[in-house]
Amino acid sequence: MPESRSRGVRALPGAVRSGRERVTGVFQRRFPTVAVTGMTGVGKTELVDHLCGRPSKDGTPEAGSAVLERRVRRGSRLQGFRFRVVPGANAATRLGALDEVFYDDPVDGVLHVVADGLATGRRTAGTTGWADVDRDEQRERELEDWTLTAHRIASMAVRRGRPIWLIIVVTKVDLFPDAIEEVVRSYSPGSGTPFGDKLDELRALAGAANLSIDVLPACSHIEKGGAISPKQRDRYLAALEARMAQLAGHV
Ligand SMILES: Nc1nc2c(ncn2[C@@H]2O[C@H](COP(=O)(O)OP(=O)(O)O)[C@@H](O)[C@H]2O)c(=O)[nH]1
Ligand SMILES: [Mg+2]
Repeated sequence: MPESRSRGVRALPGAVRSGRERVTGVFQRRFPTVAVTGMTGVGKTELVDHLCGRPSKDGTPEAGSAVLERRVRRGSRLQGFRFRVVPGANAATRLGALDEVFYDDPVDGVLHVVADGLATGRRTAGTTGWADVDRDEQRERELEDWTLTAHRIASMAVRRGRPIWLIIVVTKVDLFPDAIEEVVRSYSPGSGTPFGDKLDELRALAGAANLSIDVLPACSHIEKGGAISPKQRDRYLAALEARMAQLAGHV
């Protein structure tokens, strides 16, 4: 740097200079890459659209990969974050995509999205209740999907030289507004549910120091006349973003 410029910088008032250093620090830091997993229809795409601050242009994957790359829009809280969404539909592509984000090019954190059996949940036309059999079936599928993903997270955490973080995102809470706490608890470590047991296993395998686990409610879509207001939805998303920023050290 030319002498005159470096002197110019030194001559800046302290507050400005430290602001400048802060900015430089942000640029030097490595921005996190986050895997987004969970079975089809659970709400991954819609969630990531919100976190990125823009809708996907029906995101086409990179050549030779099923993983959808999404980046956060400038100026948003998670600026610089990169999301890698693992598609859930096709079993074969899904396995390859899981390998890609957990082995080939490991991520810094994971959002595993669940919806308590409401992956494709819709109120059946002409009825007021849920098709309970379908919901239970979908809970089973969610659990199978989680088992598969949890194994990969465990081995990544073990191989990785630095800690990784996992957030279980319990989404579509607008569809069970009176049971949010209870459902969130059922997806938590130590809950004694099948999902919770797998989470405990995962933590034991990975080692608590290698893996942090959070469970947060979310909602990224508002159905007309639904139980969650847009303001409440935004609060859920803001809390999720704040936690992610904290886990990634971007506070
Ligand atoms: N009620 C409700 N529906 C949601 C929510 N998030 C996503 N959906 C809907 O669930 C369906 C599947 O969402 P999508 O993001 O495509 O799921 P993906 O297959 O995991 O990417 C879509 O019809 C979404 O509009 C939510 O928070 N609440
Ligand atoms: Mg999708």
